[in-house]
Amino acid sequence: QYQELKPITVIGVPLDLGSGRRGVDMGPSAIRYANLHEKLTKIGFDVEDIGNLSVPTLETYKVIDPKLKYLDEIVAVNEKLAETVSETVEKGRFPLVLGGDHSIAIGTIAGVAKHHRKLGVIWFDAHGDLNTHETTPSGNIHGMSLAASLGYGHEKLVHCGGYAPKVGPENVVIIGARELDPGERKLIKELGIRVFTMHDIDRIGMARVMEEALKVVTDGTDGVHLSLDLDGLDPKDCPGVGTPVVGGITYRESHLAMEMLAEAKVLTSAEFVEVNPILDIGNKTAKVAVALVGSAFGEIVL
Ligand code: B3U
Ligand code: MN
Ligand code: MN
Repeated sequence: QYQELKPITVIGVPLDLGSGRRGVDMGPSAIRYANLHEKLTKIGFDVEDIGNLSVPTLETYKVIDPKLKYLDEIVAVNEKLAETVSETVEKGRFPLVLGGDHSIAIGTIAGVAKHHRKLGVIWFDAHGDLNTHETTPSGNIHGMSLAASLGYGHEKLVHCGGYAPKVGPENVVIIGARELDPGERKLIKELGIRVFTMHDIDRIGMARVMEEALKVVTDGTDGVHLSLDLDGLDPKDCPGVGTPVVGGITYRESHLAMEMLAEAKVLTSAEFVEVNPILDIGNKTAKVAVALVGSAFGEIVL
């Protein structure tokens, strides 16, 4: 019944410069190896895979600013990604981006948001990714990508794609948060961003969380982007992530979230990030990513 959804273009971004640990550069391969293409084809989609963007190798570069590690290299990749995603949308296709670390959301969202009057964003993550170079505890840019998309942080990140901001705080929702830094909490309060922490999921259940989240991202918007960090799930289900945080969203809860998203028929772009095969057990995390893609694109049991 989701045939009316657009044909899909898969774009791999094997970038690991934005995270503190190596290995997420192999994420796109791991997700493809877990049969992403077959999954989407079986559901009935027209799928094209345009391969990976070329990204710089960490060993080739030096950290210049420890509060913004590999800034220029990350900006260059994101500018290229923004162009690629934008061209995909122009062709009438659905961009499905495979990470790579979560700094690539800056480019994906930059490529998508200019085609929308107002874009809703679902940020599925253990973290807020709402740091700036002034608040970051690590200097890792994957912890700054949502802030940058909202217009906060270093101007090179904020102005990716040549415009800013990409999204308004009233249409952003974070689901699964359980590790927020002081600067992130401050920004959440200042901007009034809706955050469904693990506390909220435990208390009211994923079904109600998704009902509320869908209201936020569809309120006055003409598109919804899903930015799914696999570390939003519990490390028992997704051990292959760079920064696992205990007490996460279960496999079932995350499927329900994706199924409700598919039912709502609002999704216009998506990315699945932070799969780290080096830390994984038997490609488990990539397999979960593909299963979640299936649910997000309308796969149902009966
Ligand atoms: N908030 C911390 C840790 C972190 C953010 N995103 C991930 N880890 N994956 C930071 O470094 O900004
Ligand atoms: Mn993240
Ligand atoms: Mn995270």
